Amino acid sequence: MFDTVKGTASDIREMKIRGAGRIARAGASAMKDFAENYRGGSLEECRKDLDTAKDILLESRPTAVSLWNGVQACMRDVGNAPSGKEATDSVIRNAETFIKMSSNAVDMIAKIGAKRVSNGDVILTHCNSSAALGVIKEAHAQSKEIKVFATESRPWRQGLLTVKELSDAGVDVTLIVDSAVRSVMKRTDIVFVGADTVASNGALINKIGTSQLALAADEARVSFNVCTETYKFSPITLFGDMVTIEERDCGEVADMEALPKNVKIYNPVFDSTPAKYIDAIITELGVLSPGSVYDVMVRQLGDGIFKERDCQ
Ligand code: RI2
Repeated sequence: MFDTVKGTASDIREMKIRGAGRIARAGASAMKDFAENYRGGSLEECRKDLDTAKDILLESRPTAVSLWNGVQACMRDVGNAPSGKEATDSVIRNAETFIKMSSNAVDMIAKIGAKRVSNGDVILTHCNSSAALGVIKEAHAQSKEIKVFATESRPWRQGLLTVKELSDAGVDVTLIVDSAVRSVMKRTDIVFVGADTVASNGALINKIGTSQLALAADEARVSFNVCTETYKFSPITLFGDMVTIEERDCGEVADMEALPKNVKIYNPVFDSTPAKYIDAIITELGVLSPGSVYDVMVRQLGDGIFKERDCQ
């Protein structure tokens, strides 16, 4: 019964499906598929099975809140559904709405973000963010003359996806190793990165190395911009919970067998960039300051969240 959901979770864990927005849409799509094919019994059983499917997906990767918010959006009306059929119908409906909203948000961010790009700008981006690349491709489509530096993003080297995507779109793009960031910052006008999660204090959790870009940008007085859909804002951070930073297998960094036996490897996948290094957060709702993230979150969740939630 859970085969498709387990397959999607495994593809997310193994990075066959990756990128915070994509894993959220894949999670929602797996919930929809599960609901469409569900042939269970009572309402109680149905709720239990939907919960199991949700948990299987959420256990795949811990950091990007997009996955949690995407899957949770599908489950929104299950608690109030009067029958199993109405519960699964609501999952299908909410999954479709989320997937559409998520894709539209990327398009809106591209349009808004491109206005921050001037003709002749040199842009620096990190890893492979569809939201950040949407902005860059939109600026290029508007005939702005731009050059882009893209980091390799070890160890998964998602930068290779970025340079292919930008090159296919006709953008002048140069691949750099991650350690070239500070050197290249002297020639950079503006930085665009994506987000896996944004905390209520405006801090950005994104691909490991992002905070180094932010520090180098700050030192060089270069504008540092985060491109993110607002469903990457993390509700748990409102209540003091910290974002879990995923650590992946040592073998992704180096062949352990080829190293001396006493050498250890540490492979954190994301890091946190404090709000003070962020000039703008470009969302589908417009350009935000890091300081306004809290207000947007509370408005979206509703004041009731503070009454409903047990903060002990
Ligand atoms: P979009 C990616 O994580 C990168 O950290 C990227 O910046 C972020 O997701 C956002 O990507 P990973 O899945 O949602 O490669 O903008 O670990 O595509």
